Amino acid sequence: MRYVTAGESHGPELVAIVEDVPAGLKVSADLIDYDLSRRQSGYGRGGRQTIERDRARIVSGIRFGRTLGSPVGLVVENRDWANWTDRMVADGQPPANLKREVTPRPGHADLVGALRTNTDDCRDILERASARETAARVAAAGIAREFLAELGVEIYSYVVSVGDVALKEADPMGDAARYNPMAIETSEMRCPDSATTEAMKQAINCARRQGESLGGTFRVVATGLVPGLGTYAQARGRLTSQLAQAVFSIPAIKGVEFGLGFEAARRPGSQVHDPILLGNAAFDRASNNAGGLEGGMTTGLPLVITAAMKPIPTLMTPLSTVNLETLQPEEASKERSDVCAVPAAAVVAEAEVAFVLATAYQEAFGNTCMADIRQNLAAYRDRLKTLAR
Ligand code: EPS
Repeated sequence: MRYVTAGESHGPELVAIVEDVPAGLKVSADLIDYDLSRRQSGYGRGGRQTIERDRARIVSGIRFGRTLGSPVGLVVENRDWANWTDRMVADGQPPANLKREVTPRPGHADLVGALRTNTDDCRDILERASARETAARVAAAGIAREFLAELGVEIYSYVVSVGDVALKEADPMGDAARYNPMAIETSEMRCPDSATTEAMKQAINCARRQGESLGGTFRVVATGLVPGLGTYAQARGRLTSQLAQAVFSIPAIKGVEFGLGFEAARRPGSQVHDPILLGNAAFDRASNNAGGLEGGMTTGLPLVITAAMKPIPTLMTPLSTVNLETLQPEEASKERSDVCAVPAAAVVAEAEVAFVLATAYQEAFGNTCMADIRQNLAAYRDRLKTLAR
């Protein structure tokens, strides 16, 4: 299952097309819209989110709430387009008073994108480099998520740290699969602990007062996976590499860890690897330090991915840059922006992980219709049971 998106941040709409969707999958537009609203939420967002009310309009591939096996097309409207029509229209001439963006922001795609594409207006770059595009990804991933849910897989995320404020966890890998989803969804920071949520909000208030922005870390967890998805046999087939690529595709992501991640490099082997046990007609593990991946395949334990997001590049107290027109030093451009978007990035990462996992299930159990996929998965589960007997 793959997606492609189109659309500029202040253009009329974002578009997503999802390919390789099996037939007979139940899809609810309400669930897609719920994920879109989760992506919009989070303390520290800027004025834009008071304008947008993201909703997915399904334009193809679904009939009476079920997929047809054809590409699914989705459209998310940019309500802010109404304020940008003269500057973003597809045809005609630029208005006489058009303000070009010539003071690229350090950390944004502005400068390098302008060099790459030979434009003298960084808006040509930033409109697409904007994380607004991730709304289309989340809408597209609604299909992958429903597919996984039918096969018993759930994906959620939570924020671990913002700036130097961090959730205290006694056993991060164990805790990851134990948090109460309601505590996460009702936190303005997607953080399961209310005191840490408040401290994160204070850090964001402080950053806002100083014209600063903040990054942070978050985890994505997937439960209900069967062991053996992915492969050890080819480099690109390793689920670890596919998941890393998918999470790194999200703007501003600077690090991805699986399980203990970098901490594993500091410990001796006996304190890293997860002893194998025989549970109730199934192989089990005494711990989940591997974060649900061994040899590029799922172990069947919760998949636990931690990602680090850098601070938003738009600063109200700007860094220095060079004006592309005058070639003189100047302050980088400042425009309405978010102070912190770590909770939103966590929801986007859920979407990216969903596509990788959905594709892995399709590779293992088929891709034509849900009835066949369910049957193949059940046969696989039965075979695993006989192995553990
Ligand atoms: C973004 C800048 C801000 C963010 C935007 C990403 O938009 P604007 O310039 O319109 O205020 O709000 O993210 C979204 C619009 C969104 O829906 O996530 C940027 O420069 O990357």
